[in-house]
Amino acid sequence: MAVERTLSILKPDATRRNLTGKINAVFEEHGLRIVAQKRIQLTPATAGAFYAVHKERPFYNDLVSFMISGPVVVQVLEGENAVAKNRDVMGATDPKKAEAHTIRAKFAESIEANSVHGSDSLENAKNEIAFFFAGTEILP
Ligand code: IDP
Ligand code: MG
Repeated sequence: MAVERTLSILKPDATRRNLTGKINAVFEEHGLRIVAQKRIQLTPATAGAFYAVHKERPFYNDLVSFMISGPVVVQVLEGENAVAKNRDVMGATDPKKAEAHTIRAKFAESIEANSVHGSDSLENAKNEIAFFFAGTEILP
């Protein structure tokens, strides 16, 4: 296993319910270190570009509307096997299908408002981190 970095987003349903600290505690309990973090407001252009891979999916427009409905916290998580580990800690996209110990089982409101985003591969993680952060903002 190698030390990796992955891009995480605490979604608007999480910031609205003041859950950022509770979710960050779960990352840290699982050995993921928050090496960069900022609270930002996505625009239709930035949210649309970030989720461009889902452009043809029926939920794309609703997803973009949801992601701009309030502030998000974008963060870089670092640790052994961080990409896969974060996906495990997040749980399944649909919180009804997520395992009980996961962030989505504990906190998500719905399949759309599911509290967290996490990169799904090392290559996507690199691109997604560069989408939001300059190298000088990441402090191990
Ligand atoms: P992931 O976040 O678990 O990687 P993706 O399939 O990449 O899941 O979908 C991106 C996001 O789009 C999800 O986290 C969720 O917010 C939203 N989404 C995915 N599938 C649906 C759906 O069937 N209905 C509504 N929203 C969805
Ligand atoms: Mg995804």
